[in-house]
Amino acid sequence: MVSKTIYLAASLLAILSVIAIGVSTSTDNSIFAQGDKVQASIVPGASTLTDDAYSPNPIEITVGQTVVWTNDDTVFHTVTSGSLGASDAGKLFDSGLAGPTALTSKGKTFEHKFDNAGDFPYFCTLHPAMVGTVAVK
Ligand SMILES: [Cu+2]
Repeated sequence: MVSKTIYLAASLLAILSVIAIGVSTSTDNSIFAQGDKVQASIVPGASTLTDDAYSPNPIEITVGQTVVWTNDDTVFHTVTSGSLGASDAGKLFDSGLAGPTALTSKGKTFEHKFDNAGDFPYFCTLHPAMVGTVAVK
């Protein structure tokens, strides 16, 4: 009877460690996924800035990575692909002037995944002097 109890306890321990390994593995995976996101900032006072309004600039990433822009300013900004007046402005990505991705206030974020290599310029439609580039290798 005692040996049976020990056997049961050992089995239970074995099962629990398998579960623990499974949990830690999935945690590792989510950390790995976060590595594919690159943080960028719309800096405080960006309205009066130009190629230093977005930081870092350029944002250097590799194909398949996602850039997450955070509005660290207190003013409404956009992250809009292309350049002011270009026919393709906003076609690739655009945080927009309304909706859930609009960077209306401090702490709001917008993200875009880059699936192709190249240099991708972007700007703020509300303050077109604000310009940046995402360099994808
Ligand atoms: Cu702006």
